[in-house]
Amino acid sequence: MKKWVVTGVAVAVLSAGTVALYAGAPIQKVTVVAKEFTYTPNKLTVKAGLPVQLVLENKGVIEHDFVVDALKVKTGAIQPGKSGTVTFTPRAKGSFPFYCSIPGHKEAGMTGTLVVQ
Ligand SMILES: [Cu+2]
Repeated sequence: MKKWVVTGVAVAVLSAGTVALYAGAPIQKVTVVAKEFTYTPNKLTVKAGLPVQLVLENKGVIEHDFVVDALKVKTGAIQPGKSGTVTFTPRAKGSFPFYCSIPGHKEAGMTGTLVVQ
């Protein structure tokens, strides 16, 4: 009987947390892994008008970043083994190229496409 009550409280707390988390606009969470010299995935699809929380995980051995010029999105340089987060809200639909702005990386293949639907 006592066990049952405790479980009920835990569920209630979890539910309250979920409600609070999604009370505002839902956040679209996207994780991208950067390495020499690729992004995985290199094609991202998000919805227009909703905030995007993009996490860049650098699993390479040198620093990388993530830039979308058209949307003024920039993580800043992320050190190897670290991750960085950038939050933005894409307003217009379309396909936007992203790339790594560390010199030479874009040319080496660190590019991709962000599709906003
Ligand atoms: Cu890079």
